[in-house]
Amino acid sequence: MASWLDISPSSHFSLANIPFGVISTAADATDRPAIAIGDYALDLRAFAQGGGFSADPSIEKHAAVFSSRTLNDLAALGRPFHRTLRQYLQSVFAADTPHAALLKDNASLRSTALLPLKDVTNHLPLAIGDYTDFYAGKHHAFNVGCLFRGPDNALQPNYTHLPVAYHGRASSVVVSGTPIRRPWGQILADPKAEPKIPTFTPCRRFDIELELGMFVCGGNDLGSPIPVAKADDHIFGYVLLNDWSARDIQAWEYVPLGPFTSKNVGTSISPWVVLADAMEAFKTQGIPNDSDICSYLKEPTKESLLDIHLEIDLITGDGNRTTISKTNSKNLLWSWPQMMAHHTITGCNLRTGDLLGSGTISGPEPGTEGSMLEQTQGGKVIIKLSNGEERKFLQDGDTVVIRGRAGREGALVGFGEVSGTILAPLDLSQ
Ligand SMILES: *[C@@H]1O[C@H](CO)[C@@H](O)[C@H](O)[C@H]1NC(C)=O
Ligand SMILES: *[C@@H]1O[C@H](CO)[C@@H](O)[C@H](O)[C@H]1NC(C)=O
Ligand SMILES: *[C@@H]1O[C@H](CO)[C@@H](O)[C@H](O)[C@H]1NC(C)=O
Ligand SMILES: CC(=O)N[C@H]1CO[C@H](CO)[C@@H](O)[C@@H]1O
Repeated sequence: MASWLDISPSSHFSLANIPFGVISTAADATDRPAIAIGDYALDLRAFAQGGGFSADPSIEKHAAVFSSRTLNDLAALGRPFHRTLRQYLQSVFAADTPHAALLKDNASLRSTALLPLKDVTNHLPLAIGDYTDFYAGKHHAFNVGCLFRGPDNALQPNYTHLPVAYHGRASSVVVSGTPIRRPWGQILADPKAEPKIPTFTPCRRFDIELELGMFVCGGNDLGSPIPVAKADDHIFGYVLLNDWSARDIQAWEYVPLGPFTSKNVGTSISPWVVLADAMEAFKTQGIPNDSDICSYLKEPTKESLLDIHLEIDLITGDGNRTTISKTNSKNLLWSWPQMMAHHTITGCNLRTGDLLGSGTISGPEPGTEGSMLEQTQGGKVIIKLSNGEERKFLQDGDTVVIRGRAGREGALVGFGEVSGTILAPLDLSQ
């Protein structure tokens, strides 16, 4: 697909993508929807007000959603609408566009609606009502299980029968670029010492979790589960997600009710939501599941995972960058439809704007881990950085950047990146 707009072949935001986000600018501080295309954002409010959707009445009649502060209203219109909208915007930017008068040949609208990405500020794309974090990365679950229980008992008997998850915290989900402050908490300085008395201290094992996030569109009524075969209709799109984790705090607090303050410190997501439709071409098989799973989790297709190349960079305070991991989002045992079918099997209602996390994505080989806990084998092995520094866990001033892309040069369906810099802890010692 060629465009009249100059789009670099290495751009994550090719014509094959058309991801949606929320922006503001120095000239106009009001949050508003946009798409990313090449090195530009198309301000959808300005585009709609300039008559950009006049060639399709089925979109034009919903133009009010392009003046919302979030993408929730747009997401709530459902997947058939998202499909029409994406195809329309692709046709507006196509080299042989039938709508040249709308944007390509309208210098005045181009100057107000087509904004260099470097000049826009991104915001959280949706207002997030609820956030649920799954644990579908089988290699991650196995690696972490080995550290705590040894390889023979690494996976719990329930692991291959249900997508394990906990209800997370929506209020501390932040957009890429937001700094993350090292938390304080209770830790057992020496886990082997008796009696077990915790110390109150800044986290010493602050870590990342490379995940994919999924935004729900069009929820279900309380009491009406979403069938696994219909769950795809409830996927608005995907983002990269870094679920920051305080490992030492988690170890002391998480039995029996699961992680709490070790995880509520913050969750970072990439700003551009890649629509479910843009990912249709990249569906593939995940990790085979040898267990005979319950009928409500059985899918009509095995090609239900996503083939997205993922990378983690660690940038030290002096600006030196090291890629510490490369993996792929097909390293999951459970698909999004299975996660949604399980989440709602009790009748629990998902709502437009809810965020689901996949769980940490790790491959089976060294160098494909989605967390430092795994890569350092619980802090025993050192990660060497390209400037000679060493890490077991994150230091203050470190920046973590996660990138993700599907497809090939010239037609990349990319996620851009999610980044966050670790700030020194507050002084809570008094
Ligand atoms: C060009 O865009 C402006 C808004 O910037 C709009 O008022 C005008 O009608 C457009 N021209 C055409 C030919 O569509
Ligand atoms: C999974 O099974 C293990 C062992 O039987 C049990 O300890 C654990 O609580 C179960 N976990 C969940 C999430 O049900
Ligand atoms: C990192 O530091 C090393 C050693 O000083 C240098 O060779 C390398 O080019 C640096 N890389 C980056 C990306 O800054
Ligand atoms: C035997 C069996 O039911 N295996 C299932 C395991 O889970 C995958 C999806 O993750 C299903 O496709 C298999 O049918």
